[in-house]
Amino acid sequence: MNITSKYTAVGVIVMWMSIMYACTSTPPTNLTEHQIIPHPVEIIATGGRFDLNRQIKIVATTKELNDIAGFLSQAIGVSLDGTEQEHGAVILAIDRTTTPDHAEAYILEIKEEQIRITASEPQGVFLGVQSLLQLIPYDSDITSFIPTGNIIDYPRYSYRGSMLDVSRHFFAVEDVKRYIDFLASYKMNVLHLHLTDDQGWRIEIKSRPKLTEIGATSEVGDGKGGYYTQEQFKEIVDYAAGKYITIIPEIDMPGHTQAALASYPELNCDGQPRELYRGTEVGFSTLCTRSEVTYEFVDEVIGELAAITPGPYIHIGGDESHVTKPEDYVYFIERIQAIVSKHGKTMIGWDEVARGDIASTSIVQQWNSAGNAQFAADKGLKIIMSPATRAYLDMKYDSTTRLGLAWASLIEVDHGYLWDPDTINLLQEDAILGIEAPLWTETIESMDDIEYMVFPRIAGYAEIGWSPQHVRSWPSYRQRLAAHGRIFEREQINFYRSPLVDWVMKNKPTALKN
Ligand code: TNX
Repeated sequence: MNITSKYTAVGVIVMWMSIMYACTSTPPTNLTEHQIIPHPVEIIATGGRFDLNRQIKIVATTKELNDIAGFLSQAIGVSLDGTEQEHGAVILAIDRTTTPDHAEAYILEIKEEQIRITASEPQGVFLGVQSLLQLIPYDSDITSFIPTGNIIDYPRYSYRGSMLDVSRHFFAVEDVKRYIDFLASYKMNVLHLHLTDDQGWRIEIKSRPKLTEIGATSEVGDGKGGYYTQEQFKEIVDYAAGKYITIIPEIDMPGHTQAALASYPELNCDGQPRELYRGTEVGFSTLCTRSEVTYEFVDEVIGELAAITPGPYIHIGGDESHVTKPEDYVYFIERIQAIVSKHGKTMIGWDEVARGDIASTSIVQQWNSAGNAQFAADKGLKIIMSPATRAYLDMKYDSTTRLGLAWASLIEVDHGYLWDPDTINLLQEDAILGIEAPLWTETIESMDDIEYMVFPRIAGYAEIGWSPQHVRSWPSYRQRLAAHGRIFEREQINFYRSPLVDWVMKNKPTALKN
C-alpha cells in the first residue's frame, strides 16, 4: 500500500467514525415517528427539536383555559406563571378562526422555542394536551426533547366511549374516577354506567328506598354489593365533566331486573317478591309489562335519574328479555321511550329495541344483531357500534386468559383493532354515531382485574373511534402501542403483555396478575 492510499484509508475511517458518532449522538427529530394514540389526522414534521431541559412554563391565554393549564402543569410538574413571549412557553389558546370548525379539533404546533395548542373550544385544547403528554418522553435519560412540527387533529366519530358494569360487581367512586382518567387520556368522551341488573341495583332512588336497602346488597358471588348515593353519582358526573366525558346511566329493563323484582314485589305480575340473585345466568327476569304499577315505577326512577344527569342520554337496556312476550316487549319499549322523552332525555337501547316502533331520535347500540342495527339504520336511527365479537372488553384475549368470558370470541389485541365500524355491517357511513367498548364484570372483581381486561385494548377502540381509517394500520399501531408499555408501567396499570407487541418497558415484563 503506498502512502497516499494509506491516508485515504485513514480518511475514510475518520469520516465513517464521524458519521457513526453523528448518528448515535443526534437522536432523530422526526415528528412523524411519534407514538400518539389515537393517531392524529395530519402531522407535518419540521425537523427541529423543542428542548425539554430548560425552564418550561405554561401559559393560559384566557381564563377559560386555567383548569386545563393547571392539569397540564401538574401532569408534567412545571410552573404556570409564564408569558407568551418567553422561550420555553407552552401556550394554550382559543382561536375560532384558524382551527377546524369542531369543538374537539385542535392544532398542536411545536417549534424550537415554544409549543402552542389552539382550538375553537376548551375541549379541543384539552384533547391537544393529551397528545402533547404522549409526546413527552418519560425516560429523560434516553431523550429530552420533542421533535418539532404541526399536528392538525379532529375525531372521526362524535361518540367514543366505554361501558363499565357496576352491577355484576360493584366498584367504588374512586375506581370509576380512575376509569374516567383512562378514557380521557385516549380522547374518549363517554362513560356508560350499567347501573342495574339481576345481580344488583346501584343507584339511590329516593322515592324507592328498597331498591338500595334490598336490591343493592347482592352481587355475583358472595360480595356485599353497594350503590352510589345521588350525591356520589353527581360527584362522578362532575369529575367526568372536568375531563370532557359525558356519563350515560343505564337502567336495564324489562329483563335483567331481578334486583328490582326482589325489592318491590308489586313489579312482578304475581305480586310475589323474588330472591336476590348472585349467579351469572341471563334472560330469566322481567318487569310486569301490562301493569300500570310498572310504569309509575319507571317514571319515578327515570325522573330522579334524569334530574342528576346533565348529559342528553338515558340508556334503558332492553337486551335479552327472553321471558317477556315479544308483543309485551315492544309495548314496553314504546312506553319507556315516552317516559324518557318526557324527562327531556334521548333514549339509547341495546339492539333488540329496534324491534319496537321507536323514534328516529332514539339511538340503538349494536352488540349482537347486525340485522337489528340495519333495521334501525334504515329507519334513520343512529347506531353505536359495540359488536361483541370485536369490542367486548370482557372477552378473553386467548384461551389461557384467567378472567373474562369467551362466548362471542377470543379478542387478541389485533382482532380488537382490525375492524372498521362503517363497513363491518355494511351500514351507511352517516348511520354510525360512534363506538363503545363495554366491560361486563361477571368475572371482574377488582381494579387490577379491570385494568387487565381494559389494557391495552382500550387504546385500540379509542383509535378506531378517533382516527380516519386511512391513517390506521396494524404495523403502525403495534409499534406505537409498544411505547405505551412505558406509560402503563409508570401509571402502575396492570396490563396484558400481549405477545404480539414488543413492549417498551424500563423493567422487563414481570409476572402477570392475570
Ligand atoms: C351479554 S351485551 C349481555 C350482558 C352480559 C354479557 C357478557 C348485553 C346487552 N347483554 O348481560 O353481561 O353478554 O359478555
